[in-house]
Amino acid sequence: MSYLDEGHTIKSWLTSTDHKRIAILYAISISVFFFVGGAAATLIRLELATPAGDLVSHDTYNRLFTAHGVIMVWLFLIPSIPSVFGNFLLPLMIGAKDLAFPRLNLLSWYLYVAGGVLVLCALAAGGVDTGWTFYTPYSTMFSNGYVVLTLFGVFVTGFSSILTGLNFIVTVHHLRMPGMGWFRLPLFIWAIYATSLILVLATPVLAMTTLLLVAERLWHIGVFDPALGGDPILFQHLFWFYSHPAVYIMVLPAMGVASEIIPCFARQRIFGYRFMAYAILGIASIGFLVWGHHMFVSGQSMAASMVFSLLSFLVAIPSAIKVFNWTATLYKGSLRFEAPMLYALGFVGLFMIGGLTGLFLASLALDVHLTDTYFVVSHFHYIMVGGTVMAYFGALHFWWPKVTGKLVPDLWARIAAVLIFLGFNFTFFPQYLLGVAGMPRRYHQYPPQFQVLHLLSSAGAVVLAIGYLLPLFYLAWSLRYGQRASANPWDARGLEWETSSPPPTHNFTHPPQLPERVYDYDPTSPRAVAQ
Ligand code: HEM
Ligand SMILES: [Cu+2]
Repeated sequence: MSYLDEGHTIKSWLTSTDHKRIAILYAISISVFFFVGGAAATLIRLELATPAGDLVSHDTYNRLFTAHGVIMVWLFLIPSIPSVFGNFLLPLMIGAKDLAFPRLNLLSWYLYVAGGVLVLCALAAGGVDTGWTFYTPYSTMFSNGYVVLTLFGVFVTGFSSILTGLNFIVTVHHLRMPGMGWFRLPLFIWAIYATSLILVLATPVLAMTTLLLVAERLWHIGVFDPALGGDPILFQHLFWFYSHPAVYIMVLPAMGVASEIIPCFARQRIFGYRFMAYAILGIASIGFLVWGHHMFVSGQSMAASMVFSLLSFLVAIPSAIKVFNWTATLYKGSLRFEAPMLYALGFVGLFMIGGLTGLFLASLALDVHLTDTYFVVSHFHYIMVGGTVMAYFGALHFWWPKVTGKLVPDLWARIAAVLIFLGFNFTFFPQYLLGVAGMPRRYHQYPPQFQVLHLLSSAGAVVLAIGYLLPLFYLAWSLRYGQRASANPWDARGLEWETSSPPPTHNFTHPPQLPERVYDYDPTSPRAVAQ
C-alpha cells in the first residue's frame, strides 16, 4: 500500500508525520504563496508598462513590491526545494524510513503556515511599504505600514526553517543506511545538508534582528536610530549577515537538483564528484563572509569594502567549478532532452548569467554606478528565478512520477519549459540594460526613454506567467489520466528509484541495494525506454 492510500481524509493529511505527506503539504502551501506573490508581480509589471504612474499610487506601488519580495523570499524561495523535495527525498535517498524527528517535521509545517498567515493578515490589513529589506530608520521611525505584524510572520517562519534544518542535519548524520559513507551520498543530499547548516546558523540572526527592530519601533529602544543612540548601519550588517547566506539557502538546493538530473539525462557519472561536494561546502562557508557587498555605498569603510569585494570574487570560484563540472558531465554523454533536462540546462545557463553579473556588482567602482538600479534587480532574478525556480520545476517534473505514481505528459511539459525559459529572458534581460542606462529600482514612474525596455519586460512577463500556469493544468490532468509510472521511469540511479512509485509508507518493503558507487551511469548503454 502506498503512502497516498494511508488515509484519504483531510485529518489523515493534517496529522500525518510521514515526511512524504508533509512534503506535499509544503508543496501545496508554497504554491499558493507563489501565485499570490506572482499576482503582485503582475500588477508591478502592468504599472511599469507606461512611464506615468497611472495604475496605482506611489504608496500602493511600494506596498506591492514589498509584498512581492516578502512573499517570494520567505514564503516561497527559502522553503521551496528543501521543504518539498528535501523532505520527500532525504529519507528515500539515504535508505531511511523517515526523518529523525517526524513530529518536529509536522510542527515545522504548522509554524510555516502560521507565519505565512500572519504575513497575509498584514497584507490584508493594508500592507507594508519598506521593501523586503526593512531598512532602518524608515522601518522603525517613519513607515506607516504593518511592519511589526509582517516581521512577526517572518520571525515565526524562521523557526520552521531552523527546526527543518536541525531535522535534516540529524537525519543525514544518523540515518544513512549501513555502508553509505559521506562520499556515497547523492549531491542533492550534500546540498540539502549544507543548506541546513546555513538555516541553523543564519536564521537566528534574522530572528534577533527582527526583534530588535520591533523593540525600537514599538518602544523606542535605541538600537538603530542615531537620535536614540543607535546605528542604522548596524541594521544592514545584521540583515545581510542573514540575507546573503540566505541566497545560498535558495540556490544550493537548486544546484543539488541539477546534479541529479544532468547525469541521468546524459547517462554519465557526474564529473568531479568530490569537487562538487567540496564546492558545496565552500560556497556555504564563504557565503557567510561576503554580506558587506550589499553595503558598498552605505558608508562602510573603504578597507571593509575592499575585503568584502575580494571575498565576493572568491565565492565565484566554487560556483564556477560547479558549472564547469555540469558541462563536463554533458560532454560525450548520450543526451536526452525531456522536460526535467530542459529545466536543468535552463538552470545552468541562467545561473551562470546571474553569477557572472554578480561579479560586476562585486567590483567596487562598477557597483557605485549599478547599485539600486535595475541591474541588481535583474542579477538576483536571474539567480533566484532563473536558478531556484527553474530547478524547482525541474525537480517537480523529474520526481513527479515517484511522488504521484503518474507520468507527466512530456510534450506539454517541454512546451512549458521552453515558454518559461523564453519568457524569463524577455522579462529580465532588458532589465540589465535598463540598469546600465540608470533606471533606479523601486520607482513606479520613469522618464519615457526607458519605456521600450520596460514594455519588453512586461510583455515577457505575460509569456512567463503562461509558462508557470501551464503545469498547473497538465500536472492536475496527469493525476487523473496520466500513465502509471514504474518504479524507475527515467532509468535513474539513486535509492529513491529502487522503491515503488509512489513509495509505501515506510519507504522500502525490502532493504534497498547500495550500489558500488554513486551516479553509476554508463553512456554506452543508453537507458531503458520510458514507461
Ligand atoms: C557569484 C556569486 C555572486 C556574487 C559575486 C554576487 C554579488 C552581489 C552583489 C555585489 C550584490 C549587491 C549589489 C548592490 O546592491 O549594489 C548582490 C545583490 C543580490 N544578490 Fe548576488 N551575488 C552572487 C550570487 C547570488 C546568489 C547565488 C543569489 C541568490 C540565490 C544572489 C542574490 C542576490 C540578491 C537577492 C541581491 C539583492 C538584494 C537586494 O538589495 O534586494 N546573488 N549580489
Ligand atoms: Cu549578497
